[in-house]
Amino acid sequence: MRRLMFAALLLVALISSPSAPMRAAFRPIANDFDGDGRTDLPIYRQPYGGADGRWLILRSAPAFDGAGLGIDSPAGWHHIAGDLDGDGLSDTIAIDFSQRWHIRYSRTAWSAAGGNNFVYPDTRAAIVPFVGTFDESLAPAFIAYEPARGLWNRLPAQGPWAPLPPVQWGRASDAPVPGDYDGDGITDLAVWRPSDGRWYILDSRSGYRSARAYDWGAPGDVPFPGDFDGDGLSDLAVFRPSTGTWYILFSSTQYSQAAARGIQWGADGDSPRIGDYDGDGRTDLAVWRERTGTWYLLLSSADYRYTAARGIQWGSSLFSTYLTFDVPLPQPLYARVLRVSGGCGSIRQGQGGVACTISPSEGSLPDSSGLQVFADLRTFGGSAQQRLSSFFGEYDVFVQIPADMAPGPKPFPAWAVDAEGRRADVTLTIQVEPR
Ligand SMILES: [Ca+2]
Ligand SMILES: [Ca+2]
Ligand SMILES: [Ca+2]
Ligand SMILES: [Ca+2]
Repeated sequence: MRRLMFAALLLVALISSPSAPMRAAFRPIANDFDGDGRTDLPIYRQPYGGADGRWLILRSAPAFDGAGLGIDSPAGWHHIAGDLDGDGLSDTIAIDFSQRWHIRYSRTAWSAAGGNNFVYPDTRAAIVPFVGTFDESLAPAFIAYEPARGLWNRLPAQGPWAPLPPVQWGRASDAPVPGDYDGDGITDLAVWRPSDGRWYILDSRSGYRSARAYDWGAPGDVPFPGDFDGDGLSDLAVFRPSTGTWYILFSSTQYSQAAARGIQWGADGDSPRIGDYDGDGRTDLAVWRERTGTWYLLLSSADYRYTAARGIQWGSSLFSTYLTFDVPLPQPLYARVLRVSGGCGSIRQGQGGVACTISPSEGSLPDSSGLQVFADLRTFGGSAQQRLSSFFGEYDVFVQIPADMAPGPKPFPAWAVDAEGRRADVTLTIQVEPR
C-alpha cells in the first residue's frame, strides 16, 4: 500500500460539503437486461471483416445460469447500454463507423424495427459516448465526450438529437471518467490524466463552475469511477494491469488516501470490468480472461473476499473461434484512437483498440494451406506470442493499446508458418496517435 501514497490531495476548489445523495429515478446500472437490479454479463460478438455483430448476454437472474439473450447490433466504434425507455431494462446503443447512433429499446424487444437512430451532428469528430443525466428531471441523456478538444456534449436520449452548448473540460490524451461525484443524480464531467494520474472533476451541483482534483493512479493504470462504498457518490478506482491490483479511494472518507484500499483481482492480460453483479448497490470487481472466456467476479456483498468469488464462463477466446472475436462489456474507454499501416487492411477501430487484417505477401510461402500466423504483441503489453485467427486466408489481430503509450509508429513482428514449417516474416506497424 505504500505505493499508494501519491501526492497529497489537491484542492483546486471545494464546494460545500455534499449533502445526502438524492435518490435518482434514473438507475445508472448500465447492463441490466432482466431488470433484477444486478449487472449481467454482456459480450459483443464481432464477426471478422467488419460485418454486423450482436450482443450476447448472460443474465444475472436467477444465478448467471440461464439461457443467453442475443441482440443484433451494428458493427461500430462503441457499444454501450442504458435504460432509455424507462422500463428498468437496459437498451443498447451502437455507434457505427459513420457516427450513426443505433438505439434498440427493450420495450420493443430490442428490434431494429422498433428502434431509433440519428447521426451525430459533427461526423468528423471522434467521440466517446456515455449514458447519464444532465438536469433535475434525471431523464436519461447521452453524454458525448470529444477527446481531441476536451468538449462535452449533452443530448436528450429521446431526441431532439441536437447537443446543448458544449462544456470544455479536459485535454487531448485525457480519459473521460464521468460520474456522480457530488451526489445530486446529475452526471459530473470528469477526466483522468494518464500522464500524472490526476482526476479532474467538474461538479454538476455548481452548474459546472466548480472544479476539484485528486491524485489517484499512475501512468499505465486504467481508471474506473464506481460506487464501491454505496453512498451514491462516485469513488475513484484504478486497475493496475502489471499487478492485477485495484486501488480504490472512497467518497465516504472524503477521498482520504489513508483510508484507501488495494485489492488484488486479476492478472496481466485480463480485461478489467466493473458492475453491480450482486445487486447490493455497491460496485463489484470483475475481470474477463480471454484465454478461457471466463469472467471472475469479486463481490462487494462478501466484502471482496476471495472465498465468495465466482468464475463464470461466458464468451469465447481468440483461440477457440476463427470467425469472431468477443469483447466483454462495458468497455473502459481509455485507449487512444489509432491508425494502422504497413500490411494491414480492413481496419476496424473502437472498443478501446484496433483490429487489422494481415495478408502475407503472395508467393512468400509455397504452401498456403495450413498456414498459421503469429504476432509478437509484447510491444503493446500483450502476450509474447499470439496465434492469429484465419478466415479466407486473412489474419486478424486485435490489440489493446495501453493508455500511456507514447504516440508514434509502433512496429511489431509477425510471421507465418506453413504446413511444412517454413516461415515468412511480415512487419506490421500500428500508428499510435493522440486522441
Ligand atoms: Ca429499457
Ligand atoms: Ca452530480
Ligand atoms: Ca461512493
Ligand atoms: Ca455489489
